[in-house]
This record gives sequence, structure tokens and C-alpha cells, in this order.
Amino acid sequence: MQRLAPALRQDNVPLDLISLIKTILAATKEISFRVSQGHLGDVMGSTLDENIQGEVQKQLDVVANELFKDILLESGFVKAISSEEEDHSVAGDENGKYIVSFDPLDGSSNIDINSLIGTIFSIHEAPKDIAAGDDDMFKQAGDKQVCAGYVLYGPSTMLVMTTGSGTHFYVLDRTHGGFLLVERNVQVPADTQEFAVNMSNQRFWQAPMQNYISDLLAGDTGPRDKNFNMRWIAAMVGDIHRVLCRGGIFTYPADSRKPEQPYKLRLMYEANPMAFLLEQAGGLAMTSEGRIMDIEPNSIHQRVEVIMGSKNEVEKCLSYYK
Ligand code: FBP
Repeated sequence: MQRLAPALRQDNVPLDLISLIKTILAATKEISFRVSQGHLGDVMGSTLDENIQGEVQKQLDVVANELFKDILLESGFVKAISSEEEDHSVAGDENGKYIVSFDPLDGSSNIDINSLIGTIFSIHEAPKDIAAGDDDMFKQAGDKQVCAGYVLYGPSTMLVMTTGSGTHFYVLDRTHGGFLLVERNVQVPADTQEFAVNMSNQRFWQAPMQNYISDLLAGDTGPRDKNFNMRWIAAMVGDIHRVLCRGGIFTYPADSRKPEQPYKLRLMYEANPMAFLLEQAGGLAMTSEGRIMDIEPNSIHQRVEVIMGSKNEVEKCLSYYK
């Protein structure tokens, strides 16, 4: 099996980007070890602090964020980072060629139940005309990402990544400590009979999403004329990984629980990287108004509606909004 660096060179990835990717993966290997320690590692439970999203931070959120931040900022490749756990972007090397947005631990609510969690990252080139400490550097559309991926801390630790030449799967080989390529150019089936949504929010959704999901639930007794199964891992990395493996539709629709905040998932370090991975695997990644990677960000913690996965099923869902 091919190691990471030769696999990336085969995709003509620039050497400094390969070095940055290897730096990111060094942090995820450490996180993978800490996660695998569970109660033995004294990283379970919550801190007394809240992040800028108003979420109580888990100890592992903080540990993972510090690990990631330190390793990236001292690497020399990074002009600045933006994290789910940081109020603002953090300056790195003024001459750094890249900027990195990341969710150090996605699916935090799964930490204490030993369920699936992961790290999500998105890399853009650093604008030369904006200072390292300025959040405006990150206001670049998802379409300008040069690399995106996640590391899933599950029974095996998996890396799923794209640099624009397809989406590839890698597994962490604990014997020599490196990621090995296990599947190149993953393709998402265009059709599916599996959907993922937090059903408990149904009464707060807009009418088109209510109607779409009701028709899925009606199965072969309804207009879709076939039965659908539901899954919800409550960690985007886990739900999207399943979609990449066997197809499906994943959605976190707009809802009226908090009218001032209709969306849950974050554009820069959740929706955009997943969108790049899915599109490179033949899937679609949309809001009810358009393509996620066309969105011009207005803030580093901006939230968006998410409807992504198998191409034909996403198009079917969007037809309810017409
Ligand atoms: P964080 O855990 O990084 O805050 O991510 C948000 C998230 O956990 C997603 O991974 C997941 O898809 C969603 O929230 C789960 O939402 P809910 O709590 O409504 O099930």
C-alpha cells in the first residue's frame, strides 16, 4: 500500500503543501492516541468554559485545539489558523503560504459515550495583502480550498482527504505510524435509500424539508415508491463518512428553534471541507439556495444550511424548494 507522500506526489501536490499536510497529521496521530486512552487519559468530561459558539467545551476539545494550534503555528507553513474553539483567527508566520481552518474535535457530544468523533480541516492559500492576525484572510469561498479532509477516530483511525484530484481514503498503520492509501478516487453512488437528519427537530423545519422527509418516511406507500432507512451518528464526520462509503443524504436544515440562528453547522470548518470531499467523489453539497462552495463567507464562524450526499437524492430534496 502506498504511503501518504508518494500518493500526494502522484496527484502533483506541491511539496510545501505535502509538508503542511504531514504536520496536520502529526497532530491527529497524537489526538488519536489521546482519544484511544479514554478514561485512562484523564481527558473525559467538560471544562467550565464555553466557546464562542456558546457550547460548553469538553476537555478533549481544548486538548485537541491546543495540540493542533501549537503544531501548526510553529510549523512555518501557516500564516494563521481559525478554529471552532478560538474566538478569532490566530496569527502564525507572516510569510506562511497557507491558512488553515479546523474543527479540532467534531461530534463532541460523542466523547463521553466513546462514540465516533473526528478532526476536520480546510486549507486555503494565504492572501499576501492581509496581515496575519486579520480574520478577513479567511473570507475565501470553499471553491478556493487547496486541500480538505477529516480524520475519523473510530475502530481504525482513517484519513479522508482531497487536494482537488479525487477523494482518497487512508488508514493509520499503527505499526510504523504512517497513513497508508487504501482507496483512491472514492465515488458516492448517485442514488440512495438512506437519509441522516436529527428528526427531533422536525417540527421546527421549513415546509419544503418537512414535506421531503415525510415522503421519505412514507416509503413505498408514498410518492417515492421505495423505503428509506435513517441513520444519525450526531457527528458530521461519522455521517459523511458513511455517505462517502455507501451513499446517502445528510442534512442539517434551517430550523426555527432559535430564529436569530436558523443554522447549526459552520461553513469554514464543517460544510466547506465536507463539500469539497463530496464533490470530488461525485456527490453534491448544497443549501436550499445554492452550492455551498460558492458562498462568500462573512465571518469565520458563519453557520449554513447543509444538504449533501448522493447527487440524485440531493437534487430530489432541492426540488421540494422549487
Ligand atoms: P461539534 O461537535 O464540533 O460542535 O459539531 C457539531 C455537531 O456535533 C456535528 O458534528 C453533528 O452533525 C451535529 O452537531 C449534531 O447535532 P445534534 O446535536 O443536533 O444531533
